[in-house]
Parts: sequence; structure tokens; C-alpha cells
Amino acid sequence: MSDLAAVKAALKVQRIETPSWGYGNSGTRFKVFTQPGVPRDPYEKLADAAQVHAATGVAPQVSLHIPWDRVDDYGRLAQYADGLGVRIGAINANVFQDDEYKLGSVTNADSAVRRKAVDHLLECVDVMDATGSRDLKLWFSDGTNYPGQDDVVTRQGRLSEALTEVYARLGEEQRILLEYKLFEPAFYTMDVPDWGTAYAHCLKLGHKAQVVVDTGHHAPGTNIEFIVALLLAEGRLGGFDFNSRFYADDDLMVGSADPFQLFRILHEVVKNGGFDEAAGVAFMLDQCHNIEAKIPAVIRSVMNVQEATAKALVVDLDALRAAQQAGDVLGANAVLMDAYNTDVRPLLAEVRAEQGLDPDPVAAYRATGWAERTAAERVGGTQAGWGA
Ligand code: PSV
Ligand code: MN
Repeated sequence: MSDLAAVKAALKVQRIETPSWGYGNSGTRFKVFTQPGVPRDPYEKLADAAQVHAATGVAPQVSLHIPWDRVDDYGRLAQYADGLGVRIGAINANVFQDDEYKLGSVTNADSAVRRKAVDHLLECVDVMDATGSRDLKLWFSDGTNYPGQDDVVTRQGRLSEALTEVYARLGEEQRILLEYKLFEPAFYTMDVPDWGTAYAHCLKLGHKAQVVVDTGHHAPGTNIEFIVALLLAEGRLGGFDFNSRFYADDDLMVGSADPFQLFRILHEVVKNGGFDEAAGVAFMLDQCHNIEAKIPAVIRSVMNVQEATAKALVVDLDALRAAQQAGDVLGANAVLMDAYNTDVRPLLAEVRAEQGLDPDPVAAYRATGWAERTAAERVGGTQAGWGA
């Protein structure tokens, strides 16, 4: 797409979902640093997310994590979000933090543990019903640490059984988004280690089951854009958990470690119709801001996705296809690099101004005084954090 009006129109309708846990304290296994003004409950997390949407205009959805965001009345939480101009996005299940899950959740050899895990997943569908959420995002920490610890195929059978029960509970418009991860916390085998395993389960389940690509969940050097293109072509790309990594699952701000990779991924999305509403791809962030201020970091991340998207949108696809058809290796590569090397920041500033937004979202946020106000007001209580 190289028609400027069409590029601008596409940027205006882009939507990026932010994670409730991105607003709480987080850290590593060595230390969680606290920050002043951090939310103390899901309501305050939504209020922070609404600041990101106000500054950027493209982040109206917030993913929840259950039980971290457990409340008594989810209908009330959804209404509160509505009043802030945002809504509830994906519901992330959590079957990785209870002691019973030491040897796995839905793949545990003990049927009582499996029952408990599936009941939690079903509870998450109840939360979707109450909040109007479309997507149940499933990530399983299940796996083994040592060769011989358990039988790989038997575990796949247990996984399949659990997914089948949850799939049957979904409403017409609801979906399972199945996320894979190469390693961690299990170090020898994960039960859903890669897109192929996730894809195989989704195929068996049906069209309401889709794969989620978390950009931090691959072996170093993996060609993620190839996976994205393939899943899109097969109609099975449910969404992204965007973040950046240098070494493992670092969960840094998306586009900070390798902006070129983010561009290559979004180029495949653009080229293969992934931005069409009908494709149903959820563009979510899954990051933790350990040392940087949370709200500006989320804003920065949203802007990084916008910049990579804008570059992907200015690729001259006609010229690219012509070069590909002609076998012009250098010419085709030059078309892509021209787009990547375009400074799209003035274009995005224009798009924002046309929408009545400040061209500089971070400055706009800072000018609200929200950080100072929440630091003064949010005293007492327990700050939300990764795991709460
Ligand atoms: C697992 O590493 C993961 O990417 C899953 O999406 C979890 O729900 C999330 O991180 C927790 O932060
Ligand atoms: Mn994730």
C-alpha cells in the first residue's frame, strides 16, 4: 500500500491491546522494584490503561489475567472500563501459580489436578461472558524438566481432552487463543513448545481455536515472520503477544531490541490481510516494565508498533511483486529496505493531529499530571504486581 490517504486511514483504525499486568510492579526472580502510584486493584489498572488510550487513540482494549484481576463483579468492572473509554480484551487464564501445578496443570498425571485446572479455564469463560470479552488466551507452563519424567504423548492427550472441554463451552463469537513457548518454566519439554504443536491442537478443535504468537517465545534466530505468514495464510493467526527479547523471554518494550524484526513481522501481516477486521488478529502487548515508568513505557510500546506498522504500510507492494516475479533479488530487497528506512514519525504526527491528538503521546501523557496525582493519591493498600 503506498497511497498516502489509505496508509493514514489504516493507521487511524489500528488497535493495540495493552495488558493489565503491564501497569503493576514486576521484576525478575532477583528483585521486584516498586514504583510510586502503581495501581492497587484492577480498577486502577484500567484507569492507567485509559491514560494510554487517551494519549495514543489506538489502545481501547485491556487484557486481564485471572486470578490477578479477580473481582467480585465482572459486569461492574466492564461498566467501569466503559466509563473510562476502554473495554475488556482477552482473558488470560492462569494455571501456573498454584502448588498443585508443580507437575503440570491440564497435563498433570493426577486427574484431580487436571479437573481443578479445567474448572479455572471454564471460570475464565464465565468472566468473558460477564465482560463481553471475545478471547480466552491460554498459555500452559506444563512440561517436564528431565528426560523420562513423563510421557510426552500421554501429556498431549490430556491437553487435548482439556482443550476439547473448554472449546465446547465457548459461545458463538468466543475463541481460544493458544499460546506456545519454547521453554520456561519447564526446561526439558514444554507441552506446547512451538507453533506446530499449537496449530495441531487448534486444527483438531475447530475454527474458534487460533494460535497466538508471543514474540519472546522462540529459539534465538527463529524466523518469526515466516510463522506469522504461514498462520495467516492458514487462517489460524489469532493474535500477538508483542514484546522484545535479547536473550530469553525478556518481556521488554516491543520494538526496542529488534525494530527490523517487528517491521518484517508487520510486513507479513499487511501483505497477508492481517489488518482486515475479518482476519480477527488481536494485536496485544505482553510486557513487564521492571525498571522504567509503566504508563510511558506502554505508550512507547504502542508507538513502536505504530511506527513499524506505518513502515510496513508504505512498502510498495506492486513494485515488490514485480521484482519478485522478475527474480530481481536485489530490487525486491531494496523495495523493503526503502520502506524500513523511511522516517514515518512525521506521518504519524500528522495522523494524530488529524484525530485531535497530541502528535507526541508521551509529552501529552506527562502534561496530564497523572503520574504525580496517582503517586499522591494511591497510598496505602497493596500495590498490584506480577502475580497480583
Ligand atoms: C508466559 O510467558 C506469558 O507470555 C503468557 O502470555 C502469560 O499469560 C504471560 O506471559 C504472563 O505475563
Ligand atoms: Mn505471552
